[in-house]
Amino acid sequence: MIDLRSDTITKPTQEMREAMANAIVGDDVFGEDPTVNKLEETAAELVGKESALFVASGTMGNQVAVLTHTERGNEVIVDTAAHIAKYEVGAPAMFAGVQLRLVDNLLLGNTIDKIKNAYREENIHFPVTRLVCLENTFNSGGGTIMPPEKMREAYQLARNLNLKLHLDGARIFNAAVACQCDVKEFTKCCDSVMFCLSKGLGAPVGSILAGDQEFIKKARKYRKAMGGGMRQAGILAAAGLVALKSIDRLAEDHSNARFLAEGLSQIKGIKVDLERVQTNMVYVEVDNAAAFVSELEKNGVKAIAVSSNAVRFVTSREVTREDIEKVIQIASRIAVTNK
Ligand code: TLP
Repeated sequence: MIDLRSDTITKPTQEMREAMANAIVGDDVFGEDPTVNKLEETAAELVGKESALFVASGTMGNQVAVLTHTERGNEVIVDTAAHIAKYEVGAPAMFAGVQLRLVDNLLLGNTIDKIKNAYREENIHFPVTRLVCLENTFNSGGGTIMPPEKMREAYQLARNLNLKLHLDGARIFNAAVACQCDVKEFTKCCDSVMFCLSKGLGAPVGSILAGDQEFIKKARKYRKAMGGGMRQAGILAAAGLVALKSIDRLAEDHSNARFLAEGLSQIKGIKVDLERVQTNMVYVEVDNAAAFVSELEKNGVKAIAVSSNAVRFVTSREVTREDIEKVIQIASRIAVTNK
């Protein structure tokens, strides 16, 4: 099978497995796991924040961030199609007890105007707007990058309005590698950032939440409350440390995605917006996404139908250029019959 469903399918490398087997561990709830401590220090430094917290998943990192920044009844400005709003099980309502102010095209449109319009002044009828969440790269937008300048403007505005800014940077290193810039160009434009070790970077489990010391101290307590105090988690952190050494290889995933997108765009019956193919994702439009995906699967290719007429392909370490060539051939055979 050629698995293009997600970059979450990446399996730990031999180097990770060895690091995991040899990891020096301790009880992380007591702050005594040297490998977790090392990962948290390394990650904080990498994204230019004072402190960091190792969490079980991207969802946990985002939700701990929302909890830490807000109080019950606050309002959070977020794109309607952002992961936090769309794919996190309604957790902001479940745990933080906040109301999401869903904004169409917050991320791909004029972000500044959209934040200004969504922000609410003090009024007895209104919730207190407290937080803005951005997502970079933007998954549902096609893995698109919000350029550092746009993030900087959004952060400036958030500060002027006394709002906190959280960045769902599940794939922020994809953005940095694609822009050939330091990841700090993005992460300096937020109060907190979550990034995933378990996607293109290839670790089996785990994400990082980073921010200032006070924020992370509070977040650590919320992580515990959510059941995320993981004891000898150094076993997992060891793989995370190895993952952080492989950031540069994301460029290969990007080049494979571009190759796939260009190949698929030549096929009759498949539409691709090539401008949106900026990192490791390719979203295509077909007449019948479910039928197309099912035909692909019969031919040894896995992808995800994200709506009735859209299919997502994600490149990762698990797929080679030869695999992509095969996928293009298979897609061109079946696209004709996909009605
Ligand atoms: N995204 C997954 C699915 O949940 C859709 C994927 O396959 O892309 N933020 C963003 C932008 C994400 O894409 C994801 C995962 C998360 C957060 C959550 O990370 P996990 O899966 O570790 O909870």
